[in-house]
Amino acid sequence: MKKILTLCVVHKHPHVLLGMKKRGFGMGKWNGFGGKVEEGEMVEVAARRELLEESGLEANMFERVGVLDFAWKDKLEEMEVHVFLARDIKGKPTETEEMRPEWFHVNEIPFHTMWADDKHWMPLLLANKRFKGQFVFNDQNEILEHSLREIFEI
Ligand code: CJL
Repeated sequence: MKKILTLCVVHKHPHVLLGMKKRGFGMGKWNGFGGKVEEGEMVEVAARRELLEESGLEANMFERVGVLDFAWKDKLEEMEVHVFLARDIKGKPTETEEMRPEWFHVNEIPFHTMWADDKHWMPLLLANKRFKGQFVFNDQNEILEHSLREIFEI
């Protein structure tokens, strides 16, 4: 079964907003804000809902910039993560049960405390490029193989 997930990165140059995941999948990692797309829900609606639930933020400018496919060597689990970029946000980020938000300078993104794929695609996002990627992980969440390319339509 493939899970459809969203991930939203807030980019107000020269800073990006990340959240420390406080529980569940990815706990202890900095990441964008996101979660599961519900049955019959539009992906963008899910992305906006998860951004609001996890950070208290709403975005004026919101666009889908990437799609990432994840598979694991010894697991049947697969994920399709739709990556969104928010530039113009309303309000101030607030800590929730799920996430502790913090602004990072684009030159000080804590990649060593993030999912291993992020160091590959986040530079494309920060350069305002659109992208499509596939990553295969082992059960220690290390990348075994990957492909990533810029795309010109999404
Ligand atoms: C795991 C998957 C929410 C986005 C957020 C989980 C559901 C949090 N997300 C990044 C991922 C997955 C990922 C794959 C190897 N940056 N986000 N890599 N990388 N999702 O609860």
